[in-house]
Amino acid sequence: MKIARIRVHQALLPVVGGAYRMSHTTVEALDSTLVEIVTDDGRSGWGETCPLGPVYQPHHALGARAALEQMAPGLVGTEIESPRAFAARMDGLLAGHGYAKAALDTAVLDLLGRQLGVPVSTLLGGALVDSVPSYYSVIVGDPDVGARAAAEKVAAGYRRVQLKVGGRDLDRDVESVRATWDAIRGRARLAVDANRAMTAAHALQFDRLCADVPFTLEQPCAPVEEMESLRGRLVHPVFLDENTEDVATVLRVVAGGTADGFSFKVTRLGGPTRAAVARDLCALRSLPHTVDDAWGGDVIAAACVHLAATVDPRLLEGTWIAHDWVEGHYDDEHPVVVRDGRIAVPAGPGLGVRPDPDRLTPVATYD
Ligand code: 0XW
Ligand code: MG
Repeated sequence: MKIARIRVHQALLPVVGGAYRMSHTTVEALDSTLVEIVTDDGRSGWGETCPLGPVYQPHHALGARAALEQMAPGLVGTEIESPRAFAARMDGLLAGHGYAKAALDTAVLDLLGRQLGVPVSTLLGGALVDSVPSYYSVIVGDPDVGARAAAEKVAAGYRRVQLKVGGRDLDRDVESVRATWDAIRGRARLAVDANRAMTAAHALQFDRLCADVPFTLEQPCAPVEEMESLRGRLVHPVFLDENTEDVATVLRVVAGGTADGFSFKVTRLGGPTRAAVARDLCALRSLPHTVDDAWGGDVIAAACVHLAATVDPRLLEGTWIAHDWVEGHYDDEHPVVVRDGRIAVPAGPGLGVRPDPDRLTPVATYD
C-alpha cells in the first residue's frame, strides 16, 4: 500500500459558549488541521492535530501545517509497512514536531486498520472495553456557576470532574474547590488543574488550604524541576499534564516517582503509536492517567478513545473530548460523543469515523 497523495485540511472550531478559560489563556476559536492520506489502491486514512492556541504548549496550527509541508514530499510514493517504520521515516524528514507527526501517525493507523479490517485499538494492542469513561472540565470562573455545571454533568453520568483554577486570587480558587466538591461529593471524583499557574509556594499554600478536600492536583507548577521540588510536600496526589511533552519525560517521571499519575495528550506525545508506550510505562508502576487531547473534532476524539480502550480500566482516569465545546461533527453518521458519561469505541475498521471533506477547508495537496 503506497502513499499516492496527502491532503491537508483546516477546520475552524469556534468555542460553544464563547470562550474556554484556563489559568493562563482563554480561547474562543481553535484552528484544527486534518490530514488525509490517499493510497495507490484507493484507500484513505485520516488524522488530526489541534493545538489549544499558541501558548498552551509550544505548538501552533501554522507550525503543524508547516511541519506537514516539510515532511509530505518525502512521504508521497513511499510504502506504508507499519506505524513504526512510518514513524522512523517521519523522523528522517523532520526532527521533533510530535504534535504534527501525530496526525500522520493517526492517518496511517486508520489506513492499516481499514486494510486489515480491524479497529485502530487492535493495532494499539487491543481493546479491553467497548466504551470508556469521559470526564468534564469546568473552566475558571465563578465558584457557584462552576459548581452548578459540575453537578449537572455528574447528574448526566460523568464520574470525574476536572476543575480549572489559577491565574487569580488563591482564595477564589479555594472557594471554587469547596463549592464544586460540595456539589459532587460522593458521586464523582475531583481533579483540580492549575495549568502551571502556581509557584511552588502557592501550590503548597493551596494544598494546605484545601487539605480536607480529596482531589488530584494537576500540573500546579510549570517546569518539571519545580514539580520535583514539591515531591513529598503535598497532601494531594499530583498528576502531570503539560510537562509530558514526550515519552522520554514520561519515563523520567515514572522512574523518578515524581508524579502519582498523568493527564496525557495523545498528539503531544507524537500520536497514538508513541502514546501507547507511555501507557505501558504507567502500567509498570500502576500509575493512573487520562487519555485525552488538547482540542479537536471527531478524528482526534476517535484516536483518543481507541487508545483509551486499550488501557487497563483500573488505570484509566478518563478521556476528555472537546465535543461539549465544538458545534457539529466532521462525520454525522459516526459522531464521537459522550453519553451517560461514557464514550463508545467507534465501530468498524480503522478509526471508525470518515470526515466529510465538504465540511473542511482544503489547505494543500501533496502528490
Ligand atoms: C482539560 N483538557 C484536557 C482540555 C484542555 O485541552 C486542557 C486540558 C487539560 O487537562 O489541561
Ligand atoms: Mg491539564
